[in-house]
Amino acid sequence: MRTLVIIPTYNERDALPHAIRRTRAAVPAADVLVVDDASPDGTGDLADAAAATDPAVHVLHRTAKDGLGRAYVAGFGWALERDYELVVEMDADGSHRPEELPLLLERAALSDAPDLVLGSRWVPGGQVVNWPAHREVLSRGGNLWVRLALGVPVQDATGGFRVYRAATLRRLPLEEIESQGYCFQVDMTWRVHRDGGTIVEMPITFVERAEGQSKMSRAIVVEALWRTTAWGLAHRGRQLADLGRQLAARGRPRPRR
Ligand SMILES: Nc1nc2c(ncn2[C@@H]2O[C@H](COP(=O)(O)OP(=O)(O)O)[C@@H](O)[C@H]2O)c(=O)[nH]1
Ligand SMILES: [Mg+2]
Repeated sequence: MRTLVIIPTYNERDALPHAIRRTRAAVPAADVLVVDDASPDGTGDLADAAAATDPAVHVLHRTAKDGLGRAYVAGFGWALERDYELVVEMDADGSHRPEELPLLLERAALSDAPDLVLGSRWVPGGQVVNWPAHREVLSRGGNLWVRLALGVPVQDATGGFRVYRAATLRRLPLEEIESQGYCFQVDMTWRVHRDGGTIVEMPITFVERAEGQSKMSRAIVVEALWRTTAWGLAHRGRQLADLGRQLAARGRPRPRR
């Protein structure tokens, strides 16, 4: 199936060349799209250099740092305009191992055709390398909250190593999406679930970055928490209202014949 691996970058000059090389070696049939937000460290120029020597590598330059969510939405739009069938999200920093892509893609292409294949740290066989205990607590706790608030039946809704069916992305109102960072991943997962899509989790080994710096900030964690909570309250409120209506209908006397 025609596959595009989207790699969003902001200041990843040390990591990006490895990410591209490893991806091209692991899944030679897939194309790569780097979505760079005018990184001041010149990551965009490195991406252009890679694209100049390899026709399977493409670059989407954006004019300013505008967050992970919008970078992916722009990348999805690029993919949908070009008739790719599978669309992959992958970080540039080596946390997501391109060598695991063949398994994820194979799962995505099976005949039962899941809408979304999640690379998951928190299913049996999944793991994280080089994380301090507090990061694991935050990630597991955040995912527990997502399950409780939204009822999304997955263990790792915040992860960003995943494969979408392009047809599924096409059905979603991508332009509406405002969330960023981890919340973007939760938002997308929940949208696929609400749309009636099937989601499959596959274990991955997530390796904390060795080079460069994380762009995730306290603000991004707080955003994920408040948005998930607000969505959860609205969602549970709707469920309660539906239940109330059903009970009221049941209590109403039946019309006589
Ligand atoms: N284009 C773009 N990429 C971003 C932005 N913020 C983060 N990224 C990229 O998204 C990926 C994940 O970010 P990272 O900082 O590693 O987050 P962490 O793994 O949660 O610490 C990396 O490839 C970043 O370069 C952004 O605003 N724009
Ligand atoms: Mg990272």
